[in-house]
Amino acid sequence: MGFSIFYVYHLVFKRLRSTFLEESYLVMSHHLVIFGGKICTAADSMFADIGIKDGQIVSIGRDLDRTGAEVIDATGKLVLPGGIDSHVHLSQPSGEGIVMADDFETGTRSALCGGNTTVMPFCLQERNDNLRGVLNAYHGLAEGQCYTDIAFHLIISNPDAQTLGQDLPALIAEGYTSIKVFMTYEALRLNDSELLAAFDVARQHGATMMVHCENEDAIRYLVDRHEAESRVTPHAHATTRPIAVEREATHRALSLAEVVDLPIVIVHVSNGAAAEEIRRARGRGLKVTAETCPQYLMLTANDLDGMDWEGAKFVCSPPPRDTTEQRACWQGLMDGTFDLFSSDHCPFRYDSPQGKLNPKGAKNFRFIPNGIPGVETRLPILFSEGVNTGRIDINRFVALTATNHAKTYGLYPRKGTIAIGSDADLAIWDPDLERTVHHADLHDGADYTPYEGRTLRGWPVTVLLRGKVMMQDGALVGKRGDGVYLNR
Ligand code: DUC
Ligand code: ZN
Ligand code: ZN
Repeated sequence: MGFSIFYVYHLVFKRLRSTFLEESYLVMSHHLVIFGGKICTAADSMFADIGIKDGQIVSIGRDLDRTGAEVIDATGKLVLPGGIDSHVHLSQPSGEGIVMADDFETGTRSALCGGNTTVMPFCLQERNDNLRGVLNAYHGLAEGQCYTDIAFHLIISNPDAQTLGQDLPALIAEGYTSIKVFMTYEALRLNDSELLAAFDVARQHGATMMVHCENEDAIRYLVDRHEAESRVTPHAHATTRPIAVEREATHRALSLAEVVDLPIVIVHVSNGAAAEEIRRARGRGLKVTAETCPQYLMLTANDLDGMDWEGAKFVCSPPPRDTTEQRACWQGLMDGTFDLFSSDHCPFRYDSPQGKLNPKGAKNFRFIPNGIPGVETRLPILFSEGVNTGRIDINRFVALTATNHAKTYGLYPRKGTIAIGSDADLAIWDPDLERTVHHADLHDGADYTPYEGRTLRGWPVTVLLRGKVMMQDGALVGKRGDGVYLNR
């Protein structure tokens, strides 16, 4: 009798023990362990291992269990959240005869190789487009093509009853919660009453409104004056869009948002006066998120003055300014004025009849498509010129390039940080690797980079998307279609 009680106890204990071990094995095991690296988030830096299972981060700690797991040795490297570039244009219609240089395949491939794991392209409604129809078309273009995860912003250019009264509220409810509007470009811009109406829809339905701030009427006036004086080379792009044009529109957008009582995002801020408008609006209590971009740190209007029309390579809006404004943009990155550092990747080939040198654009700056490539160089530029010069620390770098994007656009904490339960979107950086930028080494569909010949220190070497190694020691190993659409 005594024997059998002990025997039953032994069997039950054995069963429980093996169940416990099996379960703990399942709970504790990792598909992949990254060890030896310094993990940096927007908040902290620490030496720890990261355990990944089923595409998510499941453990962060010392000496994690590597039994049966693949391993990556990150000794001497930084392990950062994959970059999120929340301002990217891909496959966007850009005027008659003009073709954007990147589609979803090449644009996200380039983004990935620059240390990004999520990009947010725009779905552009042209004046006669039905918003839902155009969104479906963009999904069709992106499906199965991406190397990073993506989520769309909507651009509204036709604020009619169908768009504002029907489609937009329904799409916001479906998770398309960020909307861009333009105050410039005759074919796209909204006037003040249209801006107010669009802002009000965003307010009522809880969407985030992004605004391109440049005064179209003032630009038109200056363009006419330039043409009358036969000043039509690429440099005229800068002198027809001076700081006052951006400052006034920034002030107006902020004031209209204040009237509506709507938090807004001011995108691609290029200068100190516009940044000052943002600080003043915040001082009045308005919730403003502000973005700047690499071109406003690295380029000036002088770059638009290149021989043989080469200045066309630097035509983007707002235009690059001067070194004083570059310093003002750095100051804004350092002091918290800017929350987001995005590429505004908007690529056109230079030497192409469908790009910068289209037949009309080769004669008059007015017809040069606006935008420059930069999705692959965004992070190395800020790392090299911001972190490695001591202007910002690594935690601020992560905030500006990943975490704040996820928070602003509803992807946090799934994206944008290193935490238990977050997607294992990681970029392993060699902080001392020095490389000179050559377009031949980049992965986009353009034929130039505005940063050709610049030497940058600090590059991503290995990138993981939801636990899958996509770039390994600088080589692309991921596949087209590994990236998915992120419902928000
Ligand atoms: N605005 C952008 O956001 N990107 C490129 C061109 C433009 O005007
Ligand atoms: Zn814009
Ligand atoms: Zn843009």
